Amino acid sequence: MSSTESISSVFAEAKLLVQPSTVEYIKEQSNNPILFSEEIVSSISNDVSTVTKENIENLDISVTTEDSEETTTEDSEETTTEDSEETTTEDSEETTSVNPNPTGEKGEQMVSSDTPEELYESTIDEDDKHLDDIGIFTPETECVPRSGDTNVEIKKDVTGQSTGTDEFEDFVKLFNDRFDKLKNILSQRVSSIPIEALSDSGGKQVTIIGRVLESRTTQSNNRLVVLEDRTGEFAAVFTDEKEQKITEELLEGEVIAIEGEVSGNGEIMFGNDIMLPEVPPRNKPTKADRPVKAAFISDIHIGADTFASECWNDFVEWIRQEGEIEYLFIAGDVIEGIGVYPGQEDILTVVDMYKQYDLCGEAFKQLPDNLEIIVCTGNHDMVRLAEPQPALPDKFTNNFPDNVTFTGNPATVEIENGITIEFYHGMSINGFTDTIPSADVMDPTTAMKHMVKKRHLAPLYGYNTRIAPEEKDYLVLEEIPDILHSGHVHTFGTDTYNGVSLLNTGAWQYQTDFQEKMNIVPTVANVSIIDLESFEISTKSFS
Ligand code: D5M
Ligand code: FE
Ligand code: ZN
Repeated sequence: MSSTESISSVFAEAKLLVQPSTVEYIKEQSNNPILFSEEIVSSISNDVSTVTKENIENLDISVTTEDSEETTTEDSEETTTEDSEETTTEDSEETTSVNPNPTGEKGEQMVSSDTPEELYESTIDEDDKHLDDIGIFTPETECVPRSGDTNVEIKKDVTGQSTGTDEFEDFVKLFNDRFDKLKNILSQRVSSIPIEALSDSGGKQVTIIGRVLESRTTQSNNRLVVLEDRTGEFAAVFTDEKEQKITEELLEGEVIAIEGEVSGNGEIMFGNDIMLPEVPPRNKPTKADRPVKAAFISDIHIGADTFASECWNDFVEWIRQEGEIEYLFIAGDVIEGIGVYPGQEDILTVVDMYKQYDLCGEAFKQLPDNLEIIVCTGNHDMVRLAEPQPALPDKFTNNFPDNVTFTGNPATVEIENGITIEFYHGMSINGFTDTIPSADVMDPTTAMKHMVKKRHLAPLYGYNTRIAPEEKDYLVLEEIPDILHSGHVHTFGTDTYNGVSLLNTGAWQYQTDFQEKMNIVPTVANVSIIDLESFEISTKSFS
């Protein structure tokens, strides 16, 4: 199936709630199965051994250097820098990609005509690299004893459960599952009627639940929101300022309820109220019944010359002596990876990804051996880029100590007596901060708050975040987490919203030239700590 018509007919048959631009996007994405299939990406990773400066430039066309060849992409504005060339993705059917640009816009993909085997011919032996070559030194302090009464359970994770292929039907299942789950949350609070019944409800006060297709200001300065459910679509107009403000923060793809009066002719609704599936204000976190703390960090980027090794060494000495911290959560990007963004080759101190993971494992052996370390994947890790990402395959984790648990991205992790952590690298955060006026990338919890309101980690389809067509939507916050932990944007912030602790834990990497061009000012070497008995959040800085 490759034409738009046939995709539309699949959706029509399945009564999928989807708009034409999404159909277009899905068409592009489904031509690139490698983004979605866990199996295919793993098999490529098997062939990835060592990359050299010479062959890394062939990795993809979005990796550009001064003397690299011209490349193009459909919406290049967001991702090309002054001195990089344009990039193209017309021909995605023939392409292979390993780790596509992490936060690129829709349609942008890493493309190469070479086979993965040719791209990753091993030419450098990095066996002799040790921790001190990347600035990590042997700790001087002893580890203080810890209780050892920890427990970690993974409650939701795609790892090993992936069902998605590149078939359009799988996208249908994904969208339907999202709609059903969010509608279910809303249905516990309001009773709604199907959209098809609106035409016979002229003059009546009703509630509908639907997926947001559009939210915009009309010529007469009112706000118009179009919702769709499985039976049709309908527009609601908002004239009241309070509701208008709410509509300004709606994203295409989220599921909401609107209450209002249907016009006499049954053609439009005058909206009175908007309800999001959000976590209720009375929500309270589950607390530990013993004195125990958890620490949270993200984005270590081992293998980059911008890795803040001296801060890391101080952190290691500190945590070895901090006996109350029994859990350490690391929200992705533990290594720098390869071929992730234009010019990355210039900042690599370790060019072999296996070696990057090896050194990372070695570094983790310096952390206390009865500290529970939980690590999710990120866009610099060697798994598929599309979310939900699976956990790191065993071939990359051989050198990590036994106290490390690897999860997919996102994952729901339960510790102690039922404290849940929604663990999400955070690739969607840029999408929130670029589109919601009140969300600011320098204050990342302003975006994470919307995840809790919308009960979805990445509602904006195709914007910054690639979503794999799994038969269920792992990005829905079906259960209310006690803690939502992310990274990715390299900026730091903590907050609490309706009883949910929101943490974005910055990075252990100084600003790269690429980030400077993108105007990203990272917060380096901060650790968030939650006292799990009181749920008090504190921050310790090592910068
Ligand atoms: O992300 C590090 C930071 O860089 C984070 O703020 C996102 C941002 N980033 C990464 N790639 C892009 C592109 N292509 N455009 C805009 N911003 C980007 P990391 O995942 O560590 O690379
Ligand atoms: Fe990162
Ligand atoms: Zn990242």
